[in-house]
Amino acid sequence: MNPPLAIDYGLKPLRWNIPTLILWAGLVSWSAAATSSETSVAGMRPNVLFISIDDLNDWIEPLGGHPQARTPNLTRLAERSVCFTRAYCPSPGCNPSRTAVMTGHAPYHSGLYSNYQDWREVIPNRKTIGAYFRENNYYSAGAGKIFHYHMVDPNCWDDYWPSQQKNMPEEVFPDFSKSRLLGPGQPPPATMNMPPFKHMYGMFDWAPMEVGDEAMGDYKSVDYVLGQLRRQHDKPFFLACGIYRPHLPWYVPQKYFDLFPEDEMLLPKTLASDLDDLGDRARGIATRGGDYHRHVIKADQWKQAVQGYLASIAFADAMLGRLLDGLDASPLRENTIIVLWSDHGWQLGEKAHWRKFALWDNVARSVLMIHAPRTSPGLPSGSRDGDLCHRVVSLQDIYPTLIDLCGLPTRKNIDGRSLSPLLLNPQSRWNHVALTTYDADEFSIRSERYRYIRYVDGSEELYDHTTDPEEWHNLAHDPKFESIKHELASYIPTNPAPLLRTSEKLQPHHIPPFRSLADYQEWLQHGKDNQYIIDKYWR
Ligand SMILES: [Ca+2]
Ligand SMILES: [Ca+2]
Repeated sequence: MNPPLAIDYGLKPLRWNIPTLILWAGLVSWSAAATSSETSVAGMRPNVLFISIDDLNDWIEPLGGHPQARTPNLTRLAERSVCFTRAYCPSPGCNPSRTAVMTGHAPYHSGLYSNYQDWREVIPNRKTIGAYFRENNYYSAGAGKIFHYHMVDPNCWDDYWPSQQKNMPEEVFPDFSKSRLLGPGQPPPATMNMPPFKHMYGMFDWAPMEVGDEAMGDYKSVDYVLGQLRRQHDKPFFLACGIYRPHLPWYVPQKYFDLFPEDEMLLPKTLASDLDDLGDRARGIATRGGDYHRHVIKADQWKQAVQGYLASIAFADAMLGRLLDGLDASPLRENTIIVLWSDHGWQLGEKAHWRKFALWDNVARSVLMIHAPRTSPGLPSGSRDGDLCHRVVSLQDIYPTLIDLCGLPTRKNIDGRSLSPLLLNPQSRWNHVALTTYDADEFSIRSERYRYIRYVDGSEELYDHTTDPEEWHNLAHDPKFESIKHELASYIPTNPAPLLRTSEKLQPHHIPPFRSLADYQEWLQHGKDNQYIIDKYWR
């Protein structure tokens, strides 16, 4: 499309000699062909296929986080996009990360830090990315988990599956009467393999299921999106697919477990003394929620959990494959931007920590791949597909990048920056850091070489990734690194927005967010009693 658009009709008259006429006739027919193909690919602006995979860490082939990962379709997408190897989440929780991506507001500007705040009450005047695309003559639709569960936003979409008010498809569960935990004469337990413990997240479990892919909620979300890709569109689209696995529970069809024989599972790398150089607050984060690691070891389920996570990733990868097949079968392929992102990473026993909700690299590191076609107004040469980009970026950059690529009017007060320069040249100079926020007043800064963390009580960590990729050796108290530490600390916002309570109610198993140092100290004074803080501030 670019050559016809490049003709400047305001230039001095053409001289009608024979070669020019031939050239002109050629351009006219080219232009006519482009116009008809533009109509068929639904308008001048590129479409956006926006794929989110929940709780996916770097255990994928393109990022090499686990040597046994089986992700042929993530590899396939990496080969036709720029894959960012240092992309970090704005916050290590579903709701704050997704809200930051979808609204373009960083947690320290919005005040939305926690899963236990309804983002629509914290920033009621937000304009989500889908709403902004709609305002600019796009058709916006989606399926599955893009916003955090019930915190839906019908203004973001023209259409949604299963519905505008219920974004999550029905889940399928294994037959609990076949649980390995079933005792004689007992009713079926609520988990298949992981014995529940006090405060355990109820879905912390893994098991193969005797169902086909088509029974899975994610399969149905993909079906909806494939239907949208097959439809005739009279506008460009912003089309979102939220793939829920590998979010817990790790229940996926048997064939995905069969890819990972249990006795061959490699455990994540750990150092026995890893917690010794951490402050009290960091050790509390490692064991938050009832000390998952101790219980996993006690139940002898570490390898099984690794198997369940890898199986769930392989399933999510197969769903991505269906989306890519659908796009490839469509004439829209040549005019469609693809963005794939995971809301944050995950730990499976590194630092004796499980799940997300921490500021270490295994949690902060996310997956981000972007393909921009040559029809992108903001990047007429398209993305340099197949390249890895090792510059430090944030999921916060997705919103401004898409505005830029699609040529939509620039928005003020949007956090992050367009990644177009890196899509054009992944080796470009790029002197930026990524900031990740946990609750209020806890920050992590990542540069290409270092990670610096400062907790609510002032305790610190510093890791040098050139010598310590697993973040085992805390250098924060080594005088040699004093100036590095100060430089990284200077990126921490001096006046972050306060963490406000909303109508969300906390349950006894929830971990209340600390709004300030005073909250944390009060919690310490009351014997680290979550229930005390919940009753006092979150009922
Ligand atoms: Ca998540
Ligand atoms: Ca350590």
